Amino acid sequence: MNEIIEAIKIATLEIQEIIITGDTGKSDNQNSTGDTQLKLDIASDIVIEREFKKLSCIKEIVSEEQDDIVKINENGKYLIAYDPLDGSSLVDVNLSVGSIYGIYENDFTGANIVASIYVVFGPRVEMVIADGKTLKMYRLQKGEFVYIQDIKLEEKGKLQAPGSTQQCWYPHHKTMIDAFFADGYRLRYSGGMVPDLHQILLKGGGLFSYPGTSDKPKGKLRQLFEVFPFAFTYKSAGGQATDGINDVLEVPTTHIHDTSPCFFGSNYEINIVKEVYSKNV
Ligand code: FDP
Repeated sequence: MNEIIEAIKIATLEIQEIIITGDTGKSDNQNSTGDTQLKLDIASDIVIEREFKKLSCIKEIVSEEQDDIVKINENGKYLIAYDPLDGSSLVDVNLSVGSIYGIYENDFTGANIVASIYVVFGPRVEMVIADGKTLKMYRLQKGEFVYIQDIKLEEKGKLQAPGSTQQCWYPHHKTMIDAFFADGYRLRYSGGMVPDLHQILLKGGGLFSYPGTSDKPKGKLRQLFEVFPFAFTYKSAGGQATDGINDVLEVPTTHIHDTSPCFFGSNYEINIVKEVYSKNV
């Protein structure tokens, strides 16, 4: 696992440079989910793939920016799914973005995720590593990642980040979101899931939601690259992640680019989500 963390550190330094100096324009390609890829997405993906290909402990990798799994070493132990530059369309307006890595054993399913790592590129570059029991944050200082703190969620937070198009929310979802605001929750939504989820973790707790909607019943966020890694991250910080009914890590995966409705938060908010959704299946 240490080798993987070191490879991610090397890739992170290079991706930071790509963010600062790279072309923020669109490429001519679309990814598997139909998003037009930015040149930044492609450049970041190339760097990560190059670093992971050097490691014999990795069996397979799959990128959100590629259609298929890339095989590395038949005898490798780990499988890694990654989103090289999540929220990349925010770079040209100078908002924070991130990389997300889910590390799996045996197969790419929520049940088999064994670690997750995300990197936030903001005014500072921070790397957060989840091992299932703890969540540790490191900050880039003078070329080194320095340990800063363990992150632990409070039982109840004060922030909510409600994603997707409001006109397409189901009525019970809208009623629930309104009720959190009526309870005093503050809106925090930048449109980048990495900084939005990072903020909730560091400010003690709250709720990030990206529900199923009338136009996208299975939501938008991808299981392997976004949902499972952050579910593992939130559970490692003492919080929860659900698809509304079940632990989202129990949701089956039929295709590497599957999406899932998802809610990440501290215990108080997620228990409310499960209560509301269980009555509205
Ligand atoms: P983006 O498409 O800009 O890469 O990963 C998808 C994502 O960003 C998340 O980072 C973000 O939380 C979400 O989409 C925002 O989607 P909406 O604009 O539909 O809320």
